[in-house]
Amino acid sequence: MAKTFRVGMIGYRFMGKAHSNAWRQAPHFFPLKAGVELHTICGRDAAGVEAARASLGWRHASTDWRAVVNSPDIDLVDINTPNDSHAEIAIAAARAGKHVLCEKPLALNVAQCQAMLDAVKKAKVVHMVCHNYRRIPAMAQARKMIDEGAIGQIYHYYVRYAQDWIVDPNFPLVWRLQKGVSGSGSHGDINAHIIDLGRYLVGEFKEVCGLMHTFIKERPLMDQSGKGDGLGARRGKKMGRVTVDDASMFIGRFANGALANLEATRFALGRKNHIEIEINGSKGSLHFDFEDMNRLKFFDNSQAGDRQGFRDILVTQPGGVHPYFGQWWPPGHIIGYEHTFVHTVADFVNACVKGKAVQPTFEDGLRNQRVLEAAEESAKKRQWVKV
Ligand code: SOE
Repeated sequence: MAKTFRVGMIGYRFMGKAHSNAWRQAPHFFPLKAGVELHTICGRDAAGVEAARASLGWRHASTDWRAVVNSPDIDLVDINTPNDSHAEIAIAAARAGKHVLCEKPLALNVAQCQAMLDAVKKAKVVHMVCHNYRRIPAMAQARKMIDEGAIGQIYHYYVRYAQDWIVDPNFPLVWRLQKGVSGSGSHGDINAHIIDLGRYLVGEFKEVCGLMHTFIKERPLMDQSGKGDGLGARRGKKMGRVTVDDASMFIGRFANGALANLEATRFALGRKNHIEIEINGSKGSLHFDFEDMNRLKFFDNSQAGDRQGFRDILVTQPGGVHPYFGQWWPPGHIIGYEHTFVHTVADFVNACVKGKAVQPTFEDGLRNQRVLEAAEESAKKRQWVKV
């Protein structure tokens, strides 16, 4: 009989919800080579984690992550906590022989990422960072087209990841705005995603030149009543210092000679979760907008001059035509944000069955962090930095 992986999930708020949905859906839609059991969900607040257990479909709730990762009843650990606890939990899970899936950014800094990578390698467990946007069918399709040479040699990787959830100066000082907990602001939270896509679609970054800025330097501390959390947090009365960037931009060069232009901001009013990517090559271009995520635009320079223009590839063709889509609906019946996590979890489970690597691994997380740190150092020194 096929094995069943018993999942222990640490953290239960926004990402915990997205991952719970993925663990529930993956076995129903994907040909998994093992079963999945939503065994234990874990968090610090007993009442909160119990409510999450009941609504998200887990068997047990716990407030003790150490007990969860060391439990003989758990095979696989999924980390969705704030960034400052990723390293400690992942290293403990690896030492206990558990496969580890960890939210991005992998950790607070390069040293932590390296220690995590060393631990999972030593334990010979499967490890993956949840850069879910790689598993948008349109992104996997873009990668396939680039590999097949559809746009030729790449000249430009141009990306803007823009949100607006902290434009209000009264939005409270949540953990994502505290360097000690998050590592950085828009930089590690959302630049990390587009760095990952750059590494996936174009190649390794070679050198960068960055600019980081904090528009609102002080914010109200969070209301401690327990009502409202994360992106929907409520303000308290006292003020505190913002210790991370609100916006972070960098230009750079890839090792293959392509040029990079990345912008991450939480100060773009009207932009909720806008990820716009354009890749220009010697034979054509690709364009993607996350808010229209089932579509990939392709400019093919070999077309006759009078027919030229960007055309739309609706990445919803089943039957193995478009990556991942075959497991869902008939053509044109679009999918969304949550599906990217289902795809991630499905690939992770199948890799765990074989004991094989699945990208992005912790090694990818470490390489990503090197780019983040190089851009941060560059912004601080006001000069180019090698990755
Ligand atoms: C907040 O900026 C956030 O939830 C990120 O942390 C996620 O990684 C991204 O997918 C959506 O925005």
